[in-house]
Amino acid sequence: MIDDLKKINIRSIELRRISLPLVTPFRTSFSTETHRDILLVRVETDDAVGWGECVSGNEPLYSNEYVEGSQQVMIDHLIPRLFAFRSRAMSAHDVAQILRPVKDHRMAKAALEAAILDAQLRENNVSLASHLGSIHELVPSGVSVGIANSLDELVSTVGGYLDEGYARIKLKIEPGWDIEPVRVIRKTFGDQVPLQVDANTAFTREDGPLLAQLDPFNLLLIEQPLPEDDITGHALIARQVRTPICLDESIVSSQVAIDAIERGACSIVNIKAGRVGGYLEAVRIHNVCQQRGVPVWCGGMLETGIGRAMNVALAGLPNFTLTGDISASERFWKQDIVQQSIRLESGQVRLPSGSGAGFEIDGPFLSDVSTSTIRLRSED
Ligand code: OSB
Ligand code: MG
Repeated sequence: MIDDLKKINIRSIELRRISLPLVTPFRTSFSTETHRDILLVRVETDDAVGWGECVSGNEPLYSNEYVEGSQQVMIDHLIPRLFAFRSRAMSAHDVAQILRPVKDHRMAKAALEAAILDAQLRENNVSLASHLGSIHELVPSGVSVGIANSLDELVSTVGGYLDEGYARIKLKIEPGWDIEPVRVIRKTFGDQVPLQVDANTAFTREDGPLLAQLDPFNLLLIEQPLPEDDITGHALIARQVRTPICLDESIVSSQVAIDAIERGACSIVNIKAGRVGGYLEAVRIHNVCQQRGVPVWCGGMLETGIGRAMNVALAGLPNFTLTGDISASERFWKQDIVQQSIRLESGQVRLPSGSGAGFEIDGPFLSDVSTSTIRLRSED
């Protein structure tokens, strides 16, 4: 990925908050979500408009970021740094460097970089997929299935997704909802269904023997069993289970990805642009994993069509050899805020091909669901 794009001049940055109900509650080991309060970034340049989506949750439960905090750090610390950039003409590839003095807040940084990149690519008439280096037109679509109220309910939910054609099922697990759900899904739907589990940090270093009970079910992977800062603990677990260990929350940069791989903490990496500070860092993680023979897949954070389109573009890179959590928009939303909602085509989703991330906003619907708008202008 080389930066051969014509630079842009940012005129204004708008922070738009929207409220969207989920079609069904989404329960993980850390929360039950019924609606999302989403922060969108709209960047206006001389000749284009670009959008980015911030994946911070309503509460700081997945990581320390949360939507209100992301908005505040953008207003007080990140956007002023972008506006102060001396030469004015900027590339999205400069953004991470400009924002580096501010520690962490990767989801906020990622949303700003995404909006700037989208605008810059639209000015350059280049698609995000081709800029990132995607080689596919379609990628298989997986679905993340929340913790259910009962095993019967889980079977009926998973059955519905398989009928829709999803290429891979991911079950959320937690202590007490771990071996049994997997056994029941395998028994009901057979050994051929590509299946994996995600613990979102809910287990401990003592749970190696328990997690090894998942081995007979031939899962693709176990995602993030232990807390995010416990790299050594994951290496200990990886020696006790045959199923590959995949990290999500722990991998916040390409440097951490290298460390985790070299320490034997994971043999697969989940990549989420928001978690790592942007799509450009996501590509770097893809590359360091590829160089070390570690396959990656694209995670999701209940995105609207904005983040979803960008995730599909990323998932077309060559080392995304495992199916990602990029389901159709309708898996989460009754109506999407973009005109080109993500649809399932025989279990796959199509990479956007227009310039930038390839979508057009549904303006009237966006207005309907907006709860606040803050517009910041670059001083001339
Ligand atoms: O751990 O992958 C996760 C959603 C919110 C926060 C964390 C995670 C998830 C999911 C949903 O699993 C993935 C999706 O957007 O489809
Ligand atoms: Mg996860």
